[in-house]
Amino acid sequence: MTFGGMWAELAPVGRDAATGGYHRFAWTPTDAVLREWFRAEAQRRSLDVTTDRAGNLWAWTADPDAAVAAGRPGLVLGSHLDSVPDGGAFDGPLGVVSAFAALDLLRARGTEPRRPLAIACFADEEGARFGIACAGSRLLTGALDADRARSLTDAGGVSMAEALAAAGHDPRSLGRDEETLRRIGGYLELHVEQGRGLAHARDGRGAAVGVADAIWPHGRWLLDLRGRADHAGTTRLADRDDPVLTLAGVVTRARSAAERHGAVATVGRVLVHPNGVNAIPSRVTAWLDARGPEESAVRAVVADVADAAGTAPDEESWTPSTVFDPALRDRLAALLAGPDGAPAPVLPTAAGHDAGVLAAAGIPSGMLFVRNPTGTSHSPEEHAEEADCLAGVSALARAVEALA
Ligand code: HGY
Ligand code: MN
Ligand code: MN
Repeated sequence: MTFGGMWAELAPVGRDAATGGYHRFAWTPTDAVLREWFRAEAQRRSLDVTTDRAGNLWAWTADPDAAVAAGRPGLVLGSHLDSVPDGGAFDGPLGVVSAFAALDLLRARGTEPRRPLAIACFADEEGARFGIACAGSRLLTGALDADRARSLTDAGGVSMAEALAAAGHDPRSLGRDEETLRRIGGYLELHVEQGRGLAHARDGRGAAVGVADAIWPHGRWLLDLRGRADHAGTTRLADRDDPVLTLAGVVTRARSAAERHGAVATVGRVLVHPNGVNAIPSRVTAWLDARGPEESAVRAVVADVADAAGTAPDEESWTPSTVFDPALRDRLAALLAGPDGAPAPVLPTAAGHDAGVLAAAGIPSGMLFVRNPTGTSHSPEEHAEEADCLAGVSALARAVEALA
């Protein structure tokens, strides 16, 4: 199955016909279709598919444990297939499809890697349903506590444990998976760029492929703002205790603090209770996503938000700054040099990735970015040209030839 063929097969899965965006949430029937697609592609290539304790999928070219015993643990490629609400087509799937296509390229060339390769599909990378990003890789490495994960609930009150069980994955199995971790000698994730760095690279001439340098520290905080329910018409302004008014102050303060500290802050998800047009709300639940080049900048934004809210936000997840292995980074950049011999552009990102979680767990990890002419992500507008996607596939194959 060619890159284009795989892409076409995935395109309709979880797609919103009205917006063109994707709704591919963890442990849902749509997720089950995606996991079935992954297994079929793996079987088409005679790969051996295993599922780890967190529900991440691994498709191996050869016995990974024999390689561990021989002191040459395998090289893993991959990414995720889930999306944010109304997300783009490329964030995640581009990495998984490119991994299969790169393997096909290597096999067509008769290249025999010196160690097993795996293609990984990480579960629940976006955290769109249960609120914790990179849940699959964090559970794998132990960065997310299994009991906490099991008790996370979605908007309908369904726990992750219930969702896992309904999807046929035993929630009691969640936890750090030493056996799987031992098998990973290195991890390389190809991802659509979530910005316009490559579009502007090389003095504006652009580059199809780049290499990741680092991931900004970032986190998610929950704000629980209480007020007093009352009638929208009969309640005097002076008598109101309206949490949406507090929220308005929080959002504008988060923006001004982000500007002041060179960070970014977003309140993208808000629940208003009881959510009636003619009822002053009694409660607002809102989530802050804050990121910055330094942890201190992010913490300063959160402190400002706490001051504006009159209450400390509850930290739901924190991802420290990730610096990818400089030697691997530079080797990839040199390997993927442009026609003029200049190394591939090296870019930081403020987007979190499973590669960052594995790097934080001590696994040699790197990322390749594929040019996104819109620079937009987490939106139906996210895009990558087919020629750049194919350049990404050949770059990934070249990297595997050198690393495996
Ligand atoms: O939120 C992120 O940066 C990633 O897309 N999960
Ligand atoms: Mn994403
Ligand atoms: Mn992603």
